[in-house]
Amino acid sequence: MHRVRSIFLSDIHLGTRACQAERLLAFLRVYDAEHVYLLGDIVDFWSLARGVYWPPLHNTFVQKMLKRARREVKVVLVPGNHDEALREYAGSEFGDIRVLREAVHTAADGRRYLLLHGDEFDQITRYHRWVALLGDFAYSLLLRVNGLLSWVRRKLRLSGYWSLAGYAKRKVKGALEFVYGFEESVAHHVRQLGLDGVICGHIHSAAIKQIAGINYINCGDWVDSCTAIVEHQDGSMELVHWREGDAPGEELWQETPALESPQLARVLPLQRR
Ligand SMILES: [Mn+2]
Repeated sequence: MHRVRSIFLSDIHLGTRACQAERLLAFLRVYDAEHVYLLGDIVDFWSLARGVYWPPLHNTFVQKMLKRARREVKVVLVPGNHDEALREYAGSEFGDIRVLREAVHTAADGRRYLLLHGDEFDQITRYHRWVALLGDFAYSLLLRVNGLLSWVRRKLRLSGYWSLAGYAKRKVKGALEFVYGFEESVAHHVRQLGLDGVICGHIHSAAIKQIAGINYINCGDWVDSCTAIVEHQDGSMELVHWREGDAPGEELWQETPALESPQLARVLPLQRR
């Protein structure tokens, strides 16, 4: 068990088939913290509106959070655009989980981070909602094809996880410009507030980097890249890429012992830019 100071998660999208709840729960079995921040798009109400999909593992995640909140872990939920209905409850508490529109986290090293989901800085979601909905549909289609692809890879006993969505994001010029534009405008806003950094989500592109003197941190997501941010006891931040095979006893780990190549697994699976 890694005892860290804080865990930051976003874009889990419970209620969708793409949600990788099993891997998220494996991550939470290994990491424990004093603070857990859920930075939006935790439950995907857009997808639930199209049809309810709620397997037991999605319940397990919710129960785990409620349980941690009960035993003195400070759990804060900052709603995103896919769970924007919860924004009306900002300031309320649900079973020891605090709901806030946005928050400021002071790290152990004294640095102050703005915590928000980030859709406020996404010009597409904000001004052209129907485009966002269309994009959402196209993205879930991409993730489904991705699921099929990784099944084929498993059958072929290829190691590592290869992300089609990540590949598309890296290769499509517009996607990259979108990501950079988002990161820049968030960092700019945070600098005006006089804070040291920001921890957000929304664009499904995990990062820890310096932008305009601001520590820009994005949690990534749990539908594709399976990433989280953890704050260590000294206040340093780390981006954790969770892969199948990271937890002992995982199915893939046992399935492909001979072909398991650590180098390959490190290079292939995630959205590196
Ligand atoms: Mn979002």
